[in-house]
This record gives sequence, C-alpha cells and structure tokens, in this order.
Amino acid sequence: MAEYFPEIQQIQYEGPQSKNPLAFKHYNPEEVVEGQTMRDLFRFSVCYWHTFRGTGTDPFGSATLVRPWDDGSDSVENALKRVDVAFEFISKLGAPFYCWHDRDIAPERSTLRETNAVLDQIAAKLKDKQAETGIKLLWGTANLFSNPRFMHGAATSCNADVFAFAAAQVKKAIEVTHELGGENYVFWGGREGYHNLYNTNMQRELDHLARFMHLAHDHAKSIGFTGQFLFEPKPKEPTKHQYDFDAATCLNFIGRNGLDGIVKLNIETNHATLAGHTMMHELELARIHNALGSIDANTGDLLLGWDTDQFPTDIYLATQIMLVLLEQQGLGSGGTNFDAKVRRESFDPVDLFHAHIGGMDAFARGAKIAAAIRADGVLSDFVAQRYRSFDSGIGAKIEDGSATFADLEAYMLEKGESAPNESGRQEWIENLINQYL
Ligand code: XLS
Ligand code: NI
Ligand code: NI
Repeated sequence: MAEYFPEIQQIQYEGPQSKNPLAFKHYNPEEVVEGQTMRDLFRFSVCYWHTFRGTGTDPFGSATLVRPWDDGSDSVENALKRVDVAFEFISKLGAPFYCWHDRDIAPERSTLRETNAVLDQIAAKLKDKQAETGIKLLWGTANLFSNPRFMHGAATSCNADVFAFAAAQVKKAIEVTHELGGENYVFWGGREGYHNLYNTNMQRELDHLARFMHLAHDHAKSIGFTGQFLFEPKPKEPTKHQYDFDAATCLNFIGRNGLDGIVKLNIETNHATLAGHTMMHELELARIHNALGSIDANTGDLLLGWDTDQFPTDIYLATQIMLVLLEQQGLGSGGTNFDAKVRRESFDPVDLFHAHIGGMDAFARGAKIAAAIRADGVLSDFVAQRYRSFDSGIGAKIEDGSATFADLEAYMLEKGESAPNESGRQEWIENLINQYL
C-alpha cells in the first residue's frame, strides 16, 4: 500500500530531555493525571478540514499547501485517497480521534441525491479505516456555509427552501456520524447571523434556528443516535453578528428554547478571544452550567482581529484551560480537537506533524502544571477563604434563601457598617501561578 509520509515513523514519547523534533516531550498517552491517562483526559482529535483540505489560500494569494498526494480535483478517487492519507497521518501521530464536515470528506455533486451517494461511498471507506486502525470519530458536522445557496444563512436563511436543504443535509450528516460511531454532533453557526438589521427579521431567524435544532434532535432520537449535540460559539466571521456569539449567548438560546440537557457547548479558543473573552472565561461559564462538552483547541493572534486558527503552543493558556477541564474531570464524550491550521508558509507535510506534536505537548504540560497547582490547593484554598463570610451567619442565610430584604436591613441597621474588606491579592496569586510554570 502507498505510504504518504514515508520519512515519518510512529511518533513516540521521549520525555522532556529529547531533542528529537518528531517526538513528544510531554504528551505520554499512558501517563496518569488526576486518575486519568493523558489519552483519556485529552481525547485528542485531528480535524479533516484544515489538516487534509487546507490549501493555504488567503484573500491575497492562492494555494501554497500543494500536497503531493492531492490532484486538486473533486473526484471520488481523490477523496478516497485522502482517507488513506488521513488515517496514515493520524495513526503515526497517535491521536485517538478525528472530526469532519460532510463536505471535507466527500465532494458535492449537482443534486442532493448524487451528493449523498458519494458521501456514502467515502463513509464506507472511513468505516473500514476506523476498524483497521482503531481511530474513532469524535464528531461530525455539516458544512452549511461554503455553497453559495447558504449566502443568507442555512437554518436562519430567509429562503425556506434553503432551510429545507440544510435540514436534509444535517439529517444525512447525523446518519453518517451515527454509522461511523461518532460520539458527538456539532452545530457551528456558519452563516447563521446577519450583516444588517434593516433587512433582517431577527425573531423569525432565531425561532427557525431553534426549530432546526429540535428537528435535528428528533431525528437523532428516531435513528438511535445518542451522541452529544454541541453548539460552537463564535462572535463574528463570516457574518458581522453571529447568533452563537459566545457561551453566554448560546446558553441563553439553549435555555430559552427548551434545549437544556440536549445541547452542550464546544468551546474554541480563537472564538473566545474574538468575543473579547479569555478561553478560561468561556470554559468556566460553560462548566458551571453543566454544558462544557468539548473544545476546539487553537489560538488566535493578539495583533490580528480574525480567526487565524493557529496551533496552540502557549503553556500559560494550556494551563488555564486544564485548570477548568481538570475541575470537571475531563470532557466526558467530548475531546480536544485541533481546529487549527499550519501557516501558508509551512507547506511541507512534516509541518503538519510539528504542529500537532507542539499542540499535544503544550496541553500535556498545561495538564501537569494545572494538576500541581490543584494538588497544592493554592487557588482553591484562597478562593474558599475569600468567600468564607457566606459559610455561616448572615451569609449562609443569604445563600439558603432564608434571609429577606427586611432581615438584611435589620441586620445592617443593628450592625451600622459592613465588615472591612480584605485584599484580593491578585498580583500575589499571579506570581504564585508563575512559580508552577
Ligand atoms: C469555524 C469553526 C468551524 C467549526 C466546525 O470557525 O471553528 O471549523 O469548528 O464547523
Ligand atoms: Ni471550530
Ligand atoms: Ni474557528
């Protein structure tokens, strides 16, 4: 059988002292962190779109990532060959999962019927490759944004036929995800949003989006697909205002539309920062709502205002992410999907390995650091101490709901002035975290 990365052997864990660029220095799948192996804690996933379909085009230049195995056509043969490339890459990397959009794995044809037939053909090969390698599908999703028919959105399009097309496409994508044993199904807004309210009926669009998700859930149930549904927040791009702006907006949408317990969140770092939040903020907000389902691991660029989807190498960022993930003991059926792409100047196939190795190592280091911080209890003790006035007395009555406004007034009239505040010690605590890095 043809080999597409003949120079690359299986990537091994060699430890922090290793100088081998094609080895893990920190990601050791067997190493246990807070009771879980790193393999199970992260559930790393390679994304099909950036890694096997990325071409390096940008608004100013054409493809630079010209792969020796890819003839650039949308033939079925080319798509089938890419499956071999993908599974060789993911196997050599040692990632347990992968993810796709329907249109990443199989080309679109002129009718939905023909497109579905091609998708089935590719899916059959994916299924064989999964069985052969043990690599599993973390999630599937539908591309409801590239085709020009989706110019006004998909579930939120003003064109009812486009809604119907999107529904048919998602129905099929859920079925293929189910057929491949996918553990989750993702909804990212695509073009669900707007550019200008003068021509937009926001109420109808949001109602349609909720209807769409319920229909998807009804269909999933009817075919026995029990994977987790995930909503992926993103504030802007491609539309000026996306309906899935951030975790808070998505949680509100989920709660208002009876989707609680049905839909969790897939949080992506670069989307968090585009929304003006830290990744840690988005993760923590999702976690406390019992809605942190999965993450798209990447990073943006501080100086650029768009979704650059770079591989995450910042250990400080990884530590913050892992503080939240360890707090909820991992991601359950979710995982850590590298929704990240190599730069268009990094056009050698080996760059794909460097990128993923670096991301996995950054997360592994982050996990070790976060576990050490947690083992020493430095943050949890400080935070517990900071809120201790709610553990007894008037604070406990506020929390258990037994104190009324009148009670609080009587308490304060009697006392005359509130107890003095204590320092928040932000600088000290930041210094403390640095000691673990
Ligand atoms: C785009 C999104 C997309 C989703 C899947 O910005 O991150 O890649 O993860 O549709
Ligand atoms: Ni994403
Ligand atoms: Ni993104």
